[in-house]
Amino acid sequence: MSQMREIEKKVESGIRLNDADALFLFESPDLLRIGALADRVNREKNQDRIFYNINRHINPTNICALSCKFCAFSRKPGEEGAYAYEIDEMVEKARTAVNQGATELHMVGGLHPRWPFKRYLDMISTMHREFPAVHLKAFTAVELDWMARRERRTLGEILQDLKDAGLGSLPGGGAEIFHPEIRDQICDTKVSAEQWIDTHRLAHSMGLRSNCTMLYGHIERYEHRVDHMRRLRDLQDETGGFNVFIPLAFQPYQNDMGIGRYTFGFDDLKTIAVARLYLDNFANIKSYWVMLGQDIAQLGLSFGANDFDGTVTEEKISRMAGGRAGMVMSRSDLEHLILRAGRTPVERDTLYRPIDLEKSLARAAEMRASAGDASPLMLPVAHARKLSFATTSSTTQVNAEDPANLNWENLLAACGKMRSTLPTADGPRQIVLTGLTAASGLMEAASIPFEKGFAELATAGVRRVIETAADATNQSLHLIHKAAHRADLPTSGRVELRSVTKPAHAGEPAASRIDWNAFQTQLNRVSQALRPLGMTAISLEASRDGVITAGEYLDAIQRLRSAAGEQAEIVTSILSHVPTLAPAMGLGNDGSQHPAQKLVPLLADFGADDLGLIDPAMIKVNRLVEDIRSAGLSAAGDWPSDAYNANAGLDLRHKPDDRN
Ligand code: V47
Ligand code: SF4
Repeated sequence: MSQMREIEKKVESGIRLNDADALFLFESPDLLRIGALADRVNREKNQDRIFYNINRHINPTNICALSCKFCAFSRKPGEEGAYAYEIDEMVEKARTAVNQGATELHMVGGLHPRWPFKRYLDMISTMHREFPAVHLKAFTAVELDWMARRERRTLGEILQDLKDAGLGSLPGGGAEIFHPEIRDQICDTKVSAEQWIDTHRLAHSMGLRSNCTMLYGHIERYEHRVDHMRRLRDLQDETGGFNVFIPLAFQPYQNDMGIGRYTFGFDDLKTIAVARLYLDNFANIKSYWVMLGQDIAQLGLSFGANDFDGTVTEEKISRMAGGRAGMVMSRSDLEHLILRAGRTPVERDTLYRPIDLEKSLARAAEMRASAGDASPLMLPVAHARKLSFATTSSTTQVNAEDPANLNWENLLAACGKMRSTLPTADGPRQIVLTGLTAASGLMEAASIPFEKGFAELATAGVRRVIETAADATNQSLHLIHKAAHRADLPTSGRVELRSVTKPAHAGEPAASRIDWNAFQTQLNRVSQALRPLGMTAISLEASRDGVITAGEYLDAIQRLRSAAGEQAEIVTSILSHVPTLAPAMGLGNDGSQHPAQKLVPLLADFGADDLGLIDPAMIKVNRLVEDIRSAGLSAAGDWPSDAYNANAGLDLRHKPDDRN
């Protein structure tokens, strides 16, 4: 029996996974199988319900006595950008949030060298007095240790005073990676793993529940993650005091780690799935949208997570380190993302109790009735092990539908002109003609037989012709495709995923959903008409208006794959148009990593073969290759000249396929 099957059997029989199992899962490229297993376990525990909460982060100060290597948030006193809120300012921020329905305030910050314990105590007692119904989740084990040492009191006394003043629970920060091999390198002056664990054990014994985190995706190895999770699982066995496990994806900018790249989406989802399977004594695993971005966070709900975190509103820690998710999500943003993942959103309190289950379920039913039902993303058996792409340095497009191409001569001239601009040195250089039906129309108007016309296009440098009319019904479609094939020009089909938007109504913001009926009509055309024509590729476009979520895009690829069969390549356009619910997401601070790149290897698992045309000015090709390889896939570009590769920082002397 394979090790994977043994693990599945263990999970099915409720046998706890050991460290070697967790390590095996981390190292396995079979993300979808692991995700499906984690999803099953999650559903057994939590049905299809996904928790979110209405909360507000307030970071009281970024002035900090420590200098953790990964931290972009902290400042020394007097340094530019250093701030420290007065308690009144914090109360005003909290008031706005509470008026908008917040049930939780999350307060963590730096270790201020001059703040006495009384300041922290006043913070809690004032907030508690002003907002007695709101849960105060505040101060990491690191801050508590700081308070105790400065005050020369025991941690027990500090915690008791804070609890008496209104502290509700502890957040999970400061855990980072427990293993000393890593901890000593990234935050050697912070409390040790043992101190962190002891503080949470003490809090649990005093009736304060807490959260726990793991900062991953930097210099740690998988065995360090497993060691980290084992220590958390052991304490949970002992006390049962943890509410939730929160994997924190490393944000790479403005810190001293020198990593300069975001975590791989593939790894984010794997980490969630392994946590769900290994941490069998945790009810809740969080897909933290602030650090993952909304796309991966939504997908996390299909890989074992049952918590989406909350509205957050003002998050500085990941933001200052290059975090690209928006600062805030409204209740309805959260609900829509969850519903569109085919799950049921349930508002929770800080201790993971539904606030009003009946109300949440009724609201979800109402939203489903008005926006249409979404089915949960099914994880397929992984498809391709290779992803290709073309770059604009080797490929260019001529559009037969361009009004400037009035007639056949114009079109040929446009191809010829384009060809003259392409460098002719080494490497493949090609023109892709978009608008198959339009091009054939120009041939007909000029009385040029199709085969002759396509041969002329091939002579003019055209290497592929793409159908752009998603609903082309031309009677001579068959003749056109065959003529192109006889001229050795491959043809591609095209389908478009569209969303329909429901206008804002009665205080509810506008909502959109996928028009799956229209998509299915196009798929029928693919399987009934285009497939028999010997189409070698079909491109999936996403309409630019309205919203398409990551899960829906992957679902569309999967549906297209089954309609297209195995002989046609599926080409996605995700890197030229990000189909996402996320508000404007910037690139990394050095413009290096397109947000949708996190989805890249998953596209292949769901059935895509090709990423379409990549503009190296927008997308760093070497990063793209890394993303593809992160999942054990091999990358195949059209790999233009050595000069180009050198500019892109690529060393492809080893062939791109050598990982296979
Ligand atoms: O402890 C610091 C992390 C943590 C970076 O308990 C970074 O409900 C990524 O713990 N990239 C604080 N992470 C945040 C935290 C948290 C967040 C949300 C909810 C809860 C909860 C807790 O942020 C720190 C550290 O591990 N962090 N720098 C960075 N560059
Ligand atoms: Fe200070 Fe926390 Fe940043 Fe470390 S992570 S430097 S303790 S604010």
